[in-house]
Amino acid sequence: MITLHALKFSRATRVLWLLEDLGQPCKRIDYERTAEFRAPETLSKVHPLGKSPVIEDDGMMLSESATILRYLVAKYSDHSHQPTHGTPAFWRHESLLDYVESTFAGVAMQSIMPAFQHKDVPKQAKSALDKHLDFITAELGEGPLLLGANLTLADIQISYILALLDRFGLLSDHPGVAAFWQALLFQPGYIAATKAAGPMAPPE
Ligand SMILES: N[C@@H](CCC(=O)N[C@@H](CS)C(=O)NCC(=O)O)C(=O)O
Repeated sequence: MITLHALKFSRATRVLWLLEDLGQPCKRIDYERTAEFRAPETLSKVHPLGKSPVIEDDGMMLSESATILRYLVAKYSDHSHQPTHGTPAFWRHESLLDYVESTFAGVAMQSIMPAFQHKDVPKQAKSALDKHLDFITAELGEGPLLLGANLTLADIQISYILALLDRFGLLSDHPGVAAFWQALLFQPGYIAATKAAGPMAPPE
């Protein structure tokens, strides 16, 4: 069985969500946040970077949530969370899946961090964020999810960042993305994962 090292209020929910969708149980090891909202030292003993999520499977240790999501669909031969391999839709999905951590997360965090610290969000950070939220709105098209009605890995991947943006009121100028976030809240895997491990965003 897969072991999931799950930091509270973290990207680990993405992995739990997919495992719920796939009907695969896991051994979840929870890590509480420190007073500074960082990962505890014990997580550094699991993986040198001390970040979550990390999974262990058959002696293999894997980090990076996008890689873990890809690993799980390959391991369990799941075809429901990705478009058909090799099609333009498949590559668009790959691009969106990588976009979340490679490009979007860093920009979003520049607005989320000051909001979390009860500081004003710098104008430059907010306008960079707005540009990305406009991009996501355009990608959504008719929605309700990134690739239409079928939930994909890219939706699961982006959920964590949207949870934080919503928590700090940063989606209010972007009704299309806010509606997308609302649609994610009704996904059975999201409901099961957050019921089991708690919310992705920290409480007020
Ligand atoms: N790109 C990585 C990011 C991992 C990451 O930064 N995780 C956060 C939790 S959401 C973490 O472990 N933070 C704790 C810390 O840095 O102290 C992924 O997608 O898995």
